[in-house]
Amino acid sequence: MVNGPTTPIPVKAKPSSIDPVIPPGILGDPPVGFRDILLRDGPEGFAKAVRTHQGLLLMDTTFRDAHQSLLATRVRTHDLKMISPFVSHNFSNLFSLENWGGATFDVAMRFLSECPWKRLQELRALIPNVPFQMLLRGANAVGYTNYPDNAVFKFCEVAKENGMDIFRVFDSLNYLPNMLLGMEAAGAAGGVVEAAISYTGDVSDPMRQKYSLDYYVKLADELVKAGTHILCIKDMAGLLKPEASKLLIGSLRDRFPDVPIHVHTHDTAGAGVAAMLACAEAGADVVDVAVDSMAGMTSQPSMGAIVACAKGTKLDTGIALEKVFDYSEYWEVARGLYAPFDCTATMKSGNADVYENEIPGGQYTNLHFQAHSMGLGNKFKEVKKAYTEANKLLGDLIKVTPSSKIVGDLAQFMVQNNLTRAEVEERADELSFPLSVVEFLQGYIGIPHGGFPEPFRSKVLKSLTRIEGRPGASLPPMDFKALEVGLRAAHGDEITPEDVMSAAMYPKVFQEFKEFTANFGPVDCLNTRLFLDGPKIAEEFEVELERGKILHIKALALGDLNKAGQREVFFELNGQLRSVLVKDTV
Ligand code: 3PY
Ligand code: ZN
Repeated sequence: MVNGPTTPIPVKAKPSSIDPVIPPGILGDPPVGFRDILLRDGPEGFAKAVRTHQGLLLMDTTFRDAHQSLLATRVRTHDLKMISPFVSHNFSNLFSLENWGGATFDVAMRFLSECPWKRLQELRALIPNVPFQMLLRGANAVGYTNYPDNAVFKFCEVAKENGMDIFRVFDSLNYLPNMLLGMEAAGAAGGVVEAAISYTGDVSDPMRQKYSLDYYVKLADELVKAGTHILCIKDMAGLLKPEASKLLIGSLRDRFPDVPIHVHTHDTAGAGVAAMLACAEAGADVVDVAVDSMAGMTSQPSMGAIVACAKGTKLDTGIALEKVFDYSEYWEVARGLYAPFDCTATMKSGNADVYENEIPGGQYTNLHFQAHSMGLGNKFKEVKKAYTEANKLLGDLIKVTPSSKIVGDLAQFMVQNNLTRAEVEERADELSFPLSVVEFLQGYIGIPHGGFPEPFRSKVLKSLTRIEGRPGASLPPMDFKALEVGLRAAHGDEITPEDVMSAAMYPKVFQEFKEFTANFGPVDCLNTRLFLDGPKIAEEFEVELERGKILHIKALALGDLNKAGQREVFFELNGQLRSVLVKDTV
């Protein structure tokens, strides 16, 4: 009520006051789905069932990548839970629902003040029949840097125990040793291993041969040899054009007739539906979509469009279009609640210039936010140009979290200091580069395809250490017992194995999350409008802390600013008058 939500966009949009409505169609037990096959036949049997399935299968990214790309990852468990029974009953023939991992893990604690593990548990209870899929950043797990090996293994084990099924494992440089580590961890946990090759460049362009068809096929050979259950092409920037799709997926299909192929893309240029249909025609078993109202632009291509295009053909998805419309309407209204984070506040369309700058979907939106908040709203083209130049300086990298952030940091450094690529190259030994760039050159996230750029690297690093081989291999194992003891001392005895993993991944974020919750209680119980905007004066509402334990709250008044820069907020709690002083930071 006093400060409103903290938002990355420079536009003060309020959450919509229209509440989403759950569509009908949730009677009885949910139908049998692919998860039932997975539980019965294990990962190998599941992969076989996927491969022999007639028609095109879909993964729905609405619960993860779609809002990571469009709404700064801010969708709360509350709104996911509301629609979960509908998904379970009406989309039981999905290959999977992507609902975890990527940026959702830290954003849940950092900005939503909710526990990512509780989200997983609650969604699992509501959707027993559709496999859950997560994005695992290989040796970086759900973080931005390499973790010790035992942390990645333990993370996967706890995720599997909490209901995760399919682990899409990638590495931001396609660095095989990092990928193998993530695959081993997911496999050891009993998960379905989906090794993902991050796609960049254009295999149909003979002028762009650093990432050629041969490069991708050789990498796929290694991943299949390592026993991946499913092979994924992860086109995080949406660069796969239909022609390239035919070439790449066609080659992989011929080479690995028995391995299911899954394709991920973003719709930044607007060619996502065409590309995914071309992939399916060329032999992909599964493609990624988001529900229509959460699709397009930097998100995934539209579920409704693909379902409709495939209907009646050999690619028929078996999904009822009517149900997609209902699902889409829920999200269209729910999306309104997140107006303070919606990229459409400033971004009106995607842009085919992504084929040149190759910026991943989520980062494209973030950079757009950043450009606008730095007053460079009319210079986004320059920011993207700097990104392209920074990428060339670093040797033309695969760009996805965290390598994409390194390229973005260098681009921002160039814009802020008004430096061209030639100037950076020339003055590399005297400039003070962002830490992420220096650490990348030291080898902290692995070795890029084709090696590090020289003489740039030597000029920047001078005598700084260089890590040889896989970075995680030289990190000492994490001591979980000691971590747990420390957490219990700080936060009490209710620390769970899941909390230990949260702290292992994000020590400071976890600590702040626990402190926030200790001060303010379980804010995940509030609906999203109340959470983001607070109640209106005289509004009465109920908060269910747990089943049957309900608080009745009525907002009464907001006081004037006092000398200490605070406002007194008056309210009734279960009929008793209360007030609290809140610092006004606006
Ligand atoms: C992530 O790592 O969060 C991604 O979405 C990469 O594409
Ligand atoms: Zn993505």
